[in-house]
Amino acid sequence: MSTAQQLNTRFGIDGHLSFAEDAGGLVVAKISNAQATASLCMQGAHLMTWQPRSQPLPVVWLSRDAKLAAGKSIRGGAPVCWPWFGAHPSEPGFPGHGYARTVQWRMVESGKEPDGATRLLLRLQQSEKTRVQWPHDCTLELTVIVGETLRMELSTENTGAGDFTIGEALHTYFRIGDIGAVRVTGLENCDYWDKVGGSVLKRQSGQITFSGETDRVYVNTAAECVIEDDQLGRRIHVAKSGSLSTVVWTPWTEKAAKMGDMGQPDGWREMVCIESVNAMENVVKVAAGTRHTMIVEYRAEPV
Ligand code: TA6
Repeated sequence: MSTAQQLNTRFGIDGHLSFAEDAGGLVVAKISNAQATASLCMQGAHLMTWQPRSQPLPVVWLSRDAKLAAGKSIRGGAPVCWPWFGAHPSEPGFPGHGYARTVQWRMVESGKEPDGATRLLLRLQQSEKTRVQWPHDCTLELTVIVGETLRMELSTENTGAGDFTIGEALHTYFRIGDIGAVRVTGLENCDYWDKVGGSVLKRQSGQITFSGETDRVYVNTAAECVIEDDQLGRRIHVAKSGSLSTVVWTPWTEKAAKMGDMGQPDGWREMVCIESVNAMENVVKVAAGTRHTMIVEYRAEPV
């Protein structure tokens, strides 16, 4: 793992990109440009915060109870779930949502975009440790472009001789005024697996509102979603490509209390997850020698 000093020397950009070690011993990249500020933990290539300068509040939510510790997932931000989504299909002892978010990634490139946005390219290299859970030759890269919009590109390259199938997600937590007052549009008439109390296939009727634990995997949809937030006077656009599933999740009171890191007592009310995913019937076969890329682009606008 490179130290913050080594990363600053190789990839730092004066006034725009710097690296520092957090109290938990993890290295965090701080991004600040004319358009936005953001932070990203090198463990998991985990974007933790993003706030366009036009927005009085962050657009990507981070729990006030989020803990940065080696090998532990961080509550909030945009966790990279890979190479499976949810529980491993056959190994209950493997970590939920895969291992990518809890292992160290390496910086590959950094730069300024022509419009002034800041670009980072990170790579997860397979290791003996990861091969135990994923015995395939491959590389996983994440490109993050921080500006008035936030763009993330998660790219899987199959460098081996055999095909493999992945599940994946950018499991992003968005900051809202109150979960009971927002609406999510874009998934009308889509089929979804309702994961609350089992896994039942249903069809979405109208826009999505929230009055309890909600954990839905919408399938066969490339639709852009919009979070309509009258309380904060903004709408957040969640656009994607290379993804055919969208997960909508709020833990609600009981599950949030059990999780213990959602920002007690009611931090969970200020976030909703709209996750760009490939899961269930939308898992992706990556043929030998090919690359699959999932892209998201977020932007906030006043209503
Ligand atoms: O994406 C929704 C979900 O699968 C929920 O079922 C809940 O488990 C959430 O992810 C958080 O998972 P995590 O492993 O980050 O606690």
